[in-house]
Amino acid sequence: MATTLSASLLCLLMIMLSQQQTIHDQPRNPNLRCRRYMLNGRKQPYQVTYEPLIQRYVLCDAKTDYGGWIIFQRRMNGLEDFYKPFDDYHSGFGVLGGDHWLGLEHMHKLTFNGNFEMRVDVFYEGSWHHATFDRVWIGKTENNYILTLVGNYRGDLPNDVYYGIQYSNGMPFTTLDRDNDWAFRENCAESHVGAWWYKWCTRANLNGRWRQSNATGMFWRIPGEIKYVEFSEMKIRRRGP
Ligand SMILES: [Ca+2]
Repeated sequence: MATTLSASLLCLLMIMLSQQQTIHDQPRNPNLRCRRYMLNGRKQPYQVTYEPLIQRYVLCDAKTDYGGWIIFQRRMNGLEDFYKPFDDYHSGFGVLGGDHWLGLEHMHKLTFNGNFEMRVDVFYEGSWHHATFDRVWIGKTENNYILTLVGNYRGDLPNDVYYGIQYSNGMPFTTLDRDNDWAFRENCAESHVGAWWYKWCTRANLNGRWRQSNATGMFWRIPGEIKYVEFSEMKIRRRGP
């Protein structure tokens, strides 16, 4: 009797566990392949992989902080022009091996399909710096892809509402042909020659002009200083299973 009972309990437990596995895997879409490169000891820091969820190839950072990052913005050689209209920022542009922008619609689809953290890596004045935010959402196209950053922060770039991308938290996306910023009689995308979640206008301009040390360049503001960035990568990674 006791044996039968414990055997059926074990059976029930196994069924529950297997169901839990299924429940776990489905909403958290198992299709995100970039995460498979985590902790794999890959020799190649970058991997190109197909993401069925957004039906396209993405560049995966398989090395930084154990890897698993889908890169959505990359400036490495200045070969791609980032002063583009809304449609381009919506769908994405550039080449995966070089400078590119994944596209706001893809970023929306990904971040609304799970719990994603966001990391920004920049290089200036001979050293690397980064900012990691616990959770990011990119809103719907109807609301012009509002940026939402929540939760804890890690990194060596100062994180405050006055600096970097935190300043843009809660703002819709502005491009040269779609002014969603708060600056009156000015389109911040035009004045900063970029496209961003501008407010009055910005404290970071990573889609600005390549290697320009002025308001139109790629910059990241820190207390008392503006750092002109020579390389940038913005990336997202699914948290949890
Ligand atoms: Ca404006």
